[in-house]
Amino acid sequence: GPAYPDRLNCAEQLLDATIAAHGADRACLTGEDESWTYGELRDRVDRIAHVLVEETGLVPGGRVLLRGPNSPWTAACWLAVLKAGGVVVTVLPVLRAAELATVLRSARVTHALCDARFLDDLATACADSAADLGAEPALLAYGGTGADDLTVRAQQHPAPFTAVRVAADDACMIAYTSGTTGAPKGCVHFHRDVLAIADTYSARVLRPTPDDVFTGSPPFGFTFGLGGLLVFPLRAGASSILLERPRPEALLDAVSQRGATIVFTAPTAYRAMLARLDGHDLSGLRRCVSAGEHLPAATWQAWYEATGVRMLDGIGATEMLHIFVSSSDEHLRPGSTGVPVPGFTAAVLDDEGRPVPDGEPGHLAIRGPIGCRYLADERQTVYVRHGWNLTGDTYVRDEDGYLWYRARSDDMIVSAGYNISPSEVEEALLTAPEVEETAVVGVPDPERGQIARAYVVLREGTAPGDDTAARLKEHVRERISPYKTPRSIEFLAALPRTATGKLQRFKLREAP
Ligand code: 3SK
Repeated sequence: GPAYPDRLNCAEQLLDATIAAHGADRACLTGEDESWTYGELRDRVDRIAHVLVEETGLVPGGRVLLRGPNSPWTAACWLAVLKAGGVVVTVLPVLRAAELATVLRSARVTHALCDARFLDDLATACADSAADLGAEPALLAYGGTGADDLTVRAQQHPAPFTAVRVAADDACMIAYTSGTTGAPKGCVHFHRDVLAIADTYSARVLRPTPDDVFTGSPPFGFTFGLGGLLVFPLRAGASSILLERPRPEALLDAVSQRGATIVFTAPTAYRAMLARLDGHDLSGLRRCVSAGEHLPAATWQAWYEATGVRMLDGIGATEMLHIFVSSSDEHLRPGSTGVPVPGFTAAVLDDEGRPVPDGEPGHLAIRGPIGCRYLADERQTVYVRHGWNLTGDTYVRDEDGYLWYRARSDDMIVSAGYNISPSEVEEALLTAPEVEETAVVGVPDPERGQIARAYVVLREGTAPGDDTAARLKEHVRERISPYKTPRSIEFLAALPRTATGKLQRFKLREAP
């Protein structure tokens, strides 16, 4: 992995070092109604850092919750906290008061910065957690019209602000997992970790140039978005279009009307864009990154045929900050997640931690410059074992070293002693023209232990019913071993997902 000096502030590296290399006048962040150069961003960051330190008493190591949509001001707050030596606790804007209070307590938050439009729930959460925290967190609103709005207060302070010289392995952020399997866990990351994701995945796989324009859907509160829409563009001297409502049409417009060249989003959004491509000129599009969920070969192929872009699939985790296995220009096989990102090592292990032979399924294990550090959570020893980070995914490595996703380890279906990989059945279903989305889960069965049940979202124009179900079963049976054919098929209008877009299989498993 990359080497860094002992003392370093990653916000200073992302801003001041980039400005030293590329100049202050280049385009940096574009929001809904404003566009800032690098110099303008630094100016705002430095003034906000002055407010935090001089007016509200933020000290190095102090935890600052940040709540807002992807916008230039939210980005400025994120950088200001880090530049002042604080630890930024990012959350998804959709969290409600009770969820926010849990985060405030677990991260021992002293300050909270919030887009003025999202204040209500956070004000309630701050008041509710005051007793446990010993004091109510200082709550500052930004982007509103109040006289004490952070943006107004910032104007009363001079730039520059000298970055607090923290250690490279001082914490700079706590990111929360989306909780697809249990209570969300706080993941602590260091200043050097933030640079390491840019200097491994971005520099070695994505390879952006200063002329690239990033865009995408994941919020900064999900590290997929923080890396792809803020850290990677800044480290490269490139620019980023930040979308507050990143619907498929907005992503397509960002490319066809606003010059975006790199898109970060999840497979579901690529499929939704495919259905709406008409009238959009995507010839400026250079790179498409898919993560957050497995990318089926059928989606990769359809996107390639429609746009000519060879999508890069990757798997990342909040625990590991960003993507650690990915396809690249040199290592791309549709349907495979690819190979370890340079700087990372991967293994496929059995339950006892021994490597399984190539071609057999096992637990994906990762080592590299970044690792999991839960904030006071006993699940640390489940994630990190024998020096490996165990991501909870079942993979097969082929003889050429490519990694093929099978399932979240908890989601593998065992039916009458046979292993059925949900993703393999989903891939087969997705090749049927009438299928828009699908999820296959194991449901209890008295005879077989479990049987595979498919939930299917149909494209417009196909009616649900027994005939369609029978046709889809036949479609699967013709493509993969018959024992993998789902025993039952249910139709839904949409699949249940978390706020970060991850499928909630447990909800489907628990459905009657
Ligand atoms: O959780 C994920 O799937 C993910 C993917 C890419 C980068 C970061 C994350 C957290």
